[in-house]
Amino acid sequence: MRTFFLLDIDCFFASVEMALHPELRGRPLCIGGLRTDRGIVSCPNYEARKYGVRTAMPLRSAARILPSDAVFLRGSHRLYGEYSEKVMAMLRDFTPDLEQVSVDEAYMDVTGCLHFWGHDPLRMAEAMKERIGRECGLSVSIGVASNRVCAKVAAGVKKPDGLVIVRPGTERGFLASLPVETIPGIGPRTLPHLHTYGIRTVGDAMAYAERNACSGDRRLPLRAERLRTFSLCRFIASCAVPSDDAIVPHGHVEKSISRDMTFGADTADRERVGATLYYLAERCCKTLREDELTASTVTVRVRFADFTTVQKQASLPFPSSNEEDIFAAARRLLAQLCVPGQLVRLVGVKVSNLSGAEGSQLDLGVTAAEKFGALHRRLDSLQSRYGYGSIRWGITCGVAEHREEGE
Ligand code: TTP
Ligand code: MG
Ligand code: MG
Repeated sequence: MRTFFLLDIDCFFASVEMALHPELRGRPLCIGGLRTDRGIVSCPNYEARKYGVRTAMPLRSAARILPSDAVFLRGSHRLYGEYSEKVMAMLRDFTPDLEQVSVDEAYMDVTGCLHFWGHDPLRMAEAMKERIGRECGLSVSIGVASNRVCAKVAAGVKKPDGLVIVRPGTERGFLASLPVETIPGIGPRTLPHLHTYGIRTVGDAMAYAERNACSGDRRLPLRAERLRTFSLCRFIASCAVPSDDAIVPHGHVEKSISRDMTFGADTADRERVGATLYYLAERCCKTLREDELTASTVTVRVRFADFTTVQKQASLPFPSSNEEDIFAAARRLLAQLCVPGQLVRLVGVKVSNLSGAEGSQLDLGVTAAEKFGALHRRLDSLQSRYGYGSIRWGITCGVAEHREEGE
């Protein structure tokens, strides 16, 4: 059986500022802007959260509810990026099987390294916390479990400075009493549906999945709705099952860029899915160009209405940061992953195997690619100035909503 860790830094942006400026500790602190700026709080520290301040709250609302000694800072993404890299590098000293899923969060498969810690995940997790605290001045929360979802949930239940271990065999008991929306993927669109079926806790969903597993569905008018409920509950119940999916670190460059989008309503419209895929490829390529990188591998991920998720990856003939190349590969992968008529819930694109842009441009010697590169850079700068909608490729005009969801 595998052992997974999920580590998430506590109030990351604020913690970096408090590590660098210890006088901020103990005071409410909001990162995102000054108290009179328009805009939102990107990270309140735990003192500010005691007053009810939350991520994405307008700065001015936060300023109204916080005492006058609260501190507001615009923050520095460059600095947070450096801290993020430092912490991830430390974690790779503990295990190479690491998948960074956001700026302050990574999954680790520690199965192969636990013997260094007397097969005791508690010792290993404590050593990680101690090192990150000592060398970076940051506190983190860690969840340990036999699958990723349980590890993720465990990391969140005792924040900040949490360490929760879900021992093998106790996954069900651990999850059962928690609200069903604790499961990643159960959000504001699926929750009301589950509530109408009286499903409020993970345990309710597990019981529903078991009740309906054999009996089938005989109430025909409700069939589609009930089938959806059953699929959701089966997915939720599967989160208590140990996982054998190894974490595969990406080749020699341990970095990737990905963009996902969940559709407002599940769709079987292939053109719409394709257009969204193009849009997501565009967003990935923009980041590649900004970071002066090219990618050699493209992965497409599709989640269907019943929550089954499939993904496939392909290598590009040459490294690229142009959406023509990335999308061409992504479209082929999509065609292999989806059967016409299948209802799609989410689509995602990931580019990986990244390298510096300059070498690959020279190797290429393909003037069309260079021309496209120049064109895309122009478009990037126009979109940065006037917004994405100011100029866009025809294919994405049907993509009405541009709600992206990070990993
Ligand atoms: P999170 O890990 O989601 O949140 P957090 O670290 O601030 O707090 P917690 O202790 O609950 O983990 O996000 C990491 C950083 O990403 C966060 O410090 C700020 C940034 N962020 C945004 O800029 N916008 C957002 O909507 C979210 C959720 C995070
Ligand atoms: Mg965090
Ligand atoms: Mg996080």
